[in-house]
Amino acid sequence: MKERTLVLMKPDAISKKLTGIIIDRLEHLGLDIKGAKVRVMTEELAREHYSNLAGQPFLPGVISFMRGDFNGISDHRIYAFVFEGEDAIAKVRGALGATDPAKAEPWSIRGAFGCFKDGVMQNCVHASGSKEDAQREINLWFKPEEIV
Ligand code: IDP
Ligand code: MG
Repeated sequence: MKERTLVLMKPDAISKKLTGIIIDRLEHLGLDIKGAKVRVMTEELAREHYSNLAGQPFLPGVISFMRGDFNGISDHRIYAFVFEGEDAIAKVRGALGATDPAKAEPWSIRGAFGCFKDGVMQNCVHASGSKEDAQREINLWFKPEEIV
């Protein structure tokens, strides 16, 4: 079934100049980009995006990492995309690999480009994990008219 999924390039991918190669891999899954933007990751947006992690002991590290502060990046940029295509949610998650880069297949995006540093999983890319998450996350990051 044709689906849409939210993809975020995290600050580690942006600072390592990996966003092009990651977009290339996702496009080669046969998916189309329907929305794209650069957005400042505020603390509020990070908390809303990761509302499912509320109360987790590692959440402060995730927020700091997602804003770039953890890696000394002060502009707080995130590149956000809506990808669309057949089974887009599962396809993108498959290409990403496991959440922990140390456990991801070495040829997956997170396995190849991610790392674990001082208790924080630096895993380059976020992608929606389910249809419900995709709908909620796309609404959080994009206005309807920004998806073409
Ligand atoms: P996902 O990104 O694979 O969907 P989630 O469980 O939704 O994984 O967690 C969101 C993000 O929180 C992960 O991408 C990772 O950066 C971070 N995270 C998740 N679990 C841990 C953990 O046990 N320790 C440190 N960071 C974690
Ligand atoms: Mg998730």
